[in-house]
Amino acid sequence: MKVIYSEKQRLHRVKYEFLSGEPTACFEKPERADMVLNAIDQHGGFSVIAPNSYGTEPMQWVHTADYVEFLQSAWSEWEARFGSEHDASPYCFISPRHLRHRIPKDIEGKLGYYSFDMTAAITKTSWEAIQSATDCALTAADLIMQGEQAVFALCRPPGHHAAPDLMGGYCYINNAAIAAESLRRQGKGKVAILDVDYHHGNGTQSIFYERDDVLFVSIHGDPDYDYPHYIGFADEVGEGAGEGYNLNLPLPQGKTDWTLYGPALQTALEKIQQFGADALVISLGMDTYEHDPISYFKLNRDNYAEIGRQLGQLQLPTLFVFEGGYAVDDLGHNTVAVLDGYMNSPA
Ligand code: OKP
Ligand code: ZN
Repeated sequence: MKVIYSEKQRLHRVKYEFLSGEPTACFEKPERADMVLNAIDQHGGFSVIAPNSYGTEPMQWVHTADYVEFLQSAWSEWEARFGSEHDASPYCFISPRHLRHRIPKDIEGKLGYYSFDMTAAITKTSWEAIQSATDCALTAADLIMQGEQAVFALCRPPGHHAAPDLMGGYCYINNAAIAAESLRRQGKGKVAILDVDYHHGNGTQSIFYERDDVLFVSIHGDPDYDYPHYIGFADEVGEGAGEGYNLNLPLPQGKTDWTLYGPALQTALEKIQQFGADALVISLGMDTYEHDPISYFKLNRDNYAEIGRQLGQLQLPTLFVFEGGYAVDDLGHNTVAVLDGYMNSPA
């Protein structure tokens, strides 16, 4: 299987996040990709290739132009105001209640306008990494169009929380959504996105919520108890033309092992088959792992191989896009377990 990765992604390294009130080293760090690359290397059945460059135009398929521009200029505006000692981060947010929705002139105001939480800080070199992650997803989409059965875009920073004009949850540009849109524009009539990250893919859901040509299915921790807290419930089914093309399968925090996860995955795969997808994009988050430090499902290595096998049985061109997963020691081998399961799936 081809793996698309760029060393430029290392340029995004945020210092801190707040975990239950405590400043903590950011969980989403370059070492995550290193672990995946190591495991891929040991496996031997993969070839790692560098992405092509696509510029910012494809980002605007799913994001607003002003948001993409903000991401590009945020650091220089921040540095001009506060110097370069600390990462650019919001502290003040637009609530949907009581506040006016104007774009402020000041960088701190802008950071809050374009964020829904405090976990997507921007450093001097973040933009280069963000761009290269999106390039990886787009390169993978092109390879699928050239006839590859499956490709893995090893993207970081991740993307599934990024909405048309919002960053958050370590995400800035929605790599999976852009890959899906690329497949659509190049002729795949119907594209399904299956998000198996522990956290609901709110950004991807928002992007495609009113569309019937891209199905979004997500299996994740119940938002009544988990991030992103305000979205990801089962009654969100899509709107307008998109009604019936959004399926959320929230599962209980703490209790979810394969006995609960397996049936949810079955439901997801049946929905994708019934939709009649021509291609599949997997938002491959690996934080459903039993030892993940910030998540609460109980999946293990064997379960990941089984997920891969079941995905393979759909027999669809499949583009894996890397999302979360923070148990760095096992992250690489778990990721490879999914991909290996896929490659060895009995047809
Ligand atoms: C990004 B991805 C929970 C803290 C959650 C943000 C998590 C972002 C996850 N106590 N912090 O979907 O893996
Ligand atoms: Zn996650």
